Amino acid sequence: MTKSALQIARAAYQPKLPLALRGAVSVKEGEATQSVADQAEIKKLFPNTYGMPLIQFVEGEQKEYPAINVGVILSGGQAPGGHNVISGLFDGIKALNKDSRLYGFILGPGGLVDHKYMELTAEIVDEYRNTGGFDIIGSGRTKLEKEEQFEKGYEILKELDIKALVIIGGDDSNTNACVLAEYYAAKNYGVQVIGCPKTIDGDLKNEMIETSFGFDTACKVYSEVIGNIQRDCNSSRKYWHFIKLMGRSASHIALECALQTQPNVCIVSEEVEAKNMSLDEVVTYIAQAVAARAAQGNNFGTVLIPEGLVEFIPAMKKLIAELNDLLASNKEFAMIKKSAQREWIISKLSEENAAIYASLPEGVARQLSLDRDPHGNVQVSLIETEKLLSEMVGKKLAQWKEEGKFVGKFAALHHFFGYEGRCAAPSNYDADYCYALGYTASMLIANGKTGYMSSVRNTTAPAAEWIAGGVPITMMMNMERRNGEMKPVIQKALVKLDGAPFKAFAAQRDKWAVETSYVYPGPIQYFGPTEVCDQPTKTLALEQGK
Ligand code: FBP
Repeated sequence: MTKSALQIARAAYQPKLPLALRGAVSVKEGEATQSVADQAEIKKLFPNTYGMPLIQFVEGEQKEYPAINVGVILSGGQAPGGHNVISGLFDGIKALNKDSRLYGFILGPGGLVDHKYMELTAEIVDEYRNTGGFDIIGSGRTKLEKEEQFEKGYEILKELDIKALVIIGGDDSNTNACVLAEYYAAKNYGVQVIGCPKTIDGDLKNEMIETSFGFDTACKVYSEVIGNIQRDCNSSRKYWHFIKLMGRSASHIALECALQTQPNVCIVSEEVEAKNMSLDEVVTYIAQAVAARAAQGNNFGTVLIPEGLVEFIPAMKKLIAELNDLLASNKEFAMIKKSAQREWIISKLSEENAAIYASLPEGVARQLSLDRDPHGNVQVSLIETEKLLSEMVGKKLAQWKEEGKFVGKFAALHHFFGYEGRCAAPSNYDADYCYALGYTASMLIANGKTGYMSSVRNTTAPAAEWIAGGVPITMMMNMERRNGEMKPVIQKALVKLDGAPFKAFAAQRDKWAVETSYVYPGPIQYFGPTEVCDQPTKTLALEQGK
């Protein structure tokens, strides 16, 4: 296989470990824990894994460990650094006993259920060190939540003599890891289950999990490209760029990119929801920035839009819910000529929703009525929010022009950044963080733990000072309504409007809107001075008061 010069040089990079993990390790147990809410219900649902203590690894005495077979699964969307979690895990179990073995389940949790696996040998693992992607074993979105899946999984674990399973995933996959840990503990199957916090979205974090891996690299990649666009835009001075950024629900990615690049406008979904803003208010807010810049002769700018915005606009949420019901229960709709569908929908919707639907550009209205998932719901992620907003801003500006309130020109270009960053070569931060998460998982396994998530903290300090340990997954749980039923789940971390990152953004955004204060972060640097190569995200630095 042909390799790039960077790939070759990067293969030799040795990720840094916290000092405590560099030699023999012992366990320091903390206080017993409680779930973040709904303690009585969660305790009842997880009698074997509830209330366990926090764990920290400290330097210890050399010990003999038996060889162990471990399984690993990559679950959900790709995030830079997954291969380093696997190499950290591999090196960790081999350091405990050189006869330990690692098996990877193919294409996500489905591989466990369908018994598709491969042994990850040193030769294979070495090929993937410090590389992006999940292609070593692939990933998938099968949800591990049914007893028959747990039992099917156990069959292959037993066959391969696997005593511990590491699930690398987001909030839902780690919730499922916890349910699986509880199930295997209750059945006395002798299989430990450990989770690792992954997702570029950055929404799996709490007091003990500083960040999910991949967020750092993905945001740096998007910020590089946004910076490049801003420089282009400041050079030609004729376009407004509407840039949608991945992140299914939370706006962490958009906010981090805004902190890194200082665009003219960045919409934060959580704020839109908290202020109960209508679509028209969001559009007006952007149009005002365009008009203010035009008044100074600047007919260019950048607007960052989080992927999940539409679902956070209360009025749009109501419209989508009514559309889902209307179109699911109505056979007549399919018989109507395409050209008449829009009018038909308007005639059937409630007055309030009909008005919103009628105000939507043709293309978006069609997306809302046609593209549905297998459950009959609108696929919100397919809505081209960047086009929706720019079209509506254009309309508003045309109206303002007639009224003499807008004097400039408005030409928009559109972008969606997501896949460009999910498999990038991990930054030094993610390369080190992921390797440490994997290594920590091996230590949790060696110490007989189950139902824990691997945790590495204090990551804005040099790696030697990082704190490695484990957090009982039940500690992060609360009860939430999912598909009509109350379920124990890990709380999703949305952007906090009283948190330091949002406050830092809010304090500067009015200036960024009118002035041209762009920052051009440039590409991720893997070799060079530490202040260029090893910076954490601004989100993390601000959250930790740095
Ligand atoms: P995870 O939460 O599984 O890490 O996925 C994150 C993500 O990249 C979201 O930002 C995005 O909405 C989604 O995956 C897209 O996934 P897919 O490519 O499977 O449609």
